[in-house]
Amino acid sequence: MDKKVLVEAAEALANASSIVITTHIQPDGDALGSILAISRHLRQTGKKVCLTWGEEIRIPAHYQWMPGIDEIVEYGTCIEADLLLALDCANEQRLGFIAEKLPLFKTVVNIDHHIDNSAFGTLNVLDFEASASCEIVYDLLKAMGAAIDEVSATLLYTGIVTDTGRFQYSNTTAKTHDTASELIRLGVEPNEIFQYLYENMSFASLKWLGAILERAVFIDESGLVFSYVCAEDLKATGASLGDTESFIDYLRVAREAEVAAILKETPEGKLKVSLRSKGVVDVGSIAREGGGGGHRNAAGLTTDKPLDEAVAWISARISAQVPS
Ligand SMILES: [Mn+2]
Repeated sequence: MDKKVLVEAAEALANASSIVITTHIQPDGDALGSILAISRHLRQTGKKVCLTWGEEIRIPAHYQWMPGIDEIVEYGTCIEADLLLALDCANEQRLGFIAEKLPLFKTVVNIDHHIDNSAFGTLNVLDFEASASCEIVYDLLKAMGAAIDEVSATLLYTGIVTDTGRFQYSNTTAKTHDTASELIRLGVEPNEIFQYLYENMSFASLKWLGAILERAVFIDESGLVFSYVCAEDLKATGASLGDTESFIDYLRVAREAEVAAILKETPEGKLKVSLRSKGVVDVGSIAREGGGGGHRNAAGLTTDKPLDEAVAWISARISAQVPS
């Protein structure tokens, strides 16, 4: 990444007095970690800051422990600001309704690591080598001369851990580990964070995971292992779709799996598809073809197709990529 653009972003933030900070809808650990860490520093330097995103604000249960999470508010309650800072957001669709608000801001700073980022900002800080937006925010905070305390370090570490699948996906680099190592030196307790993130499932959800694994299917031709979550499941367990976020990781442990998929029926009757690849297949390009987005190893899309058609569509696209 061009260091000059990082300095320009630092200057733009330093010159703004009020800032709206946002991220993609249905935020994950990296989205939340990056907005919370940067807002902490901006508040400490006297900026008026509003943290929000472009849909009704709901915080997934396993992220509710994150420091500062209570400061996230509905967009409607935000102050007028001259700068919009978008983090971890690949394009305007992922901004939700905030996409319509872009013309209200003199400056839009777009900080992201998604390879398909549409450069929707007036200033775009894009680092496709970064494993997580939190890795870029770490560089930005240093460029701003910020003192990164234990709390900010914890937030940044959370984003890196979640976006790399605990330092497992192929986006994990030596720099990722260097940054993580620095963050531990700054006071992060990895054991504590891992427990919050990965040993935090309710017993009811654990039983539900059992049911999802029971209905998993392996398609030999493409190496796809998939399962699905129906609307009735949600009613029966009283859980939310967010609880299923980690289920896909249990499907990809199968040795036979090249790609894992979970298809979840949404309240609107669509299918929300999550895809994970072990590396040979680029699921990001499959997701984009289906109107979604993501990375080579982790991507998603939403479709109107019924379950069997959606699975056949995905399976055919995986087969097309796998050399036979
Ligand atoms: Mn990310």
